[in-house]
Amino acid sequence: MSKKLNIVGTPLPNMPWEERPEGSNEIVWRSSQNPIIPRDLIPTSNSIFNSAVIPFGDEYRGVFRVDNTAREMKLHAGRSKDGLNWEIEHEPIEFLCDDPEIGKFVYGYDPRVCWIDDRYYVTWCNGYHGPTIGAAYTYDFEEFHQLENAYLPFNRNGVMFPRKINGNFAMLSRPSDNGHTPFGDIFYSESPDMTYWGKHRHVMATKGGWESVKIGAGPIPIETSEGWLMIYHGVLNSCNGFVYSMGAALLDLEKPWIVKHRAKPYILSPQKLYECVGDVPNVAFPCAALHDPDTGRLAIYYGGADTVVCVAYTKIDELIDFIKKNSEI
Ligand code: BMA
Repeated sequence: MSKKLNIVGTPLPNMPWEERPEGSNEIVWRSSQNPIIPRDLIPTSNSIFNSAVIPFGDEYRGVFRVDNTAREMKLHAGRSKDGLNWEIEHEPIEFLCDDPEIGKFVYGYDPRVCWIDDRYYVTWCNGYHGPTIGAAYTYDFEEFHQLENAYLPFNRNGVMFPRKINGNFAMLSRPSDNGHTPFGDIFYSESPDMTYWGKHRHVMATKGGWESVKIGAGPIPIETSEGWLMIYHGVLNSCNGFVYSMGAALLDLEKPWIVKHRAKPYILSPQKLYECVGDVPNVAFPCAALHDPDTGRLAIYYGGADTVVCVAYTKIDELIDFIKKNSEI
């Protein structure tokens, strides 16, 4: 890297970490402890996957997608001291909401968690006459206050930016349909108040190969001097169904709908047994990341085969080099 890379974030010296295995030249490498959360961690879970984690004091907290044994899609809070061993509440989150029209919980899945200013915001795919983006905030991961849905149905993969942009809250999302959407680009929207969302901009379209059917933002983007580092999922349609891999791109800092660089190859695709075998085979679906700005370490949390939670590691400077060297916009 020619000029010094600046990475924004709170130091996280004790984040979960493993060095790249000797002899490996992978840009992203998996935790030797995968899957870090088994499907049956709590008594009522059929599967726990596509979940969001975040630093909380010197510990970690998270919001987890738990599909229960009645196959209802619920969100549960969780806590961890080391980011790898998690305790997940046995009861789902009961969101507090002033308006029963919005607060009536139908289903919730694929959560993201983002610290902005003074609180943690949670976004997720929320059932309201079809999937749309639900939003809530919490200070303590005990009480969650639900806000207005961000968009009309149908929408998925609502991912907030960790600071206001142009004075507004900012979010990526993926307009969809009511089913297993066979299309989908990433869009950007802003809101002055977390109620009214507008200024919608197109960010990225699908391309060939591993990201030919649909794409959707994953973890909260990471601010660097090279732009917002966005890790996202991309879907390929094979004769055996959809295959979910992850890729990476850099977005302009003040106009994040402008893509500066976009890696053509995936950075991780479902290849291990826990990604290829489960309730939905061949899925690696990232929803969160932890990073330490001082060392550039990055831990990506992703769901494996719609069944378990996994972690993979990389270094932010190496990933940015990889994106730039392999960029094709
Ligand atoms: C998407 C979402 C994800 C899931 C993926 C693969 O539409 O439902 O939660 O991981 O399909 O089944």
